[in-house]
Amino acid sequence: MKRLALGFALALMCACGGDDGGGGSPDAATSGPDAAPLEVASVDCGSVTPDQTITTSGFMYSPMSVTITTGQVVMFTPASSHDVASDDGKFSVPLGGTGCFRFNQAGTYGFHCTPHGFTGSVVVQ
Ligand SMILES: [Cu+2]
Repeated sequence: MKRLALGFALALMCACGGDDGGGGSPDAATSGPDAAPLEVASVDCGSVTPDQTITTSGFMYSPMSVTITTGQVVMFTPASSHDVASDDGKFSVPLGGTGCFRFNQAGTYGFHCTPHGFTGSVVVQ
């Protein structure tokens, strides 16, 4: 029993330490002491029902823009040749990936496809 607990603790330490090697996502290390909600927070797609979904169609986002209210979630599902990169680095989804983000502040959040440069936006009211 003690042995199991120790192994679990080591596994946890391992998981935390391994993330500092660099090359990860640029906004992953923002875990400050103040618990104010992130302006754009990554959420687990499996645990939310997205309020809007943005995919790609050819060389454009579909739809190119969505409008949500503060606190709602947008799911991004770019095709395998496209990604989603926030213009100011607040969120990103890799090529062909799936990402869900909760937008906690009003504003317009532009994003683009890194390889192709086409653009989209999330308008938070
Ligand atoms: Cu693209």
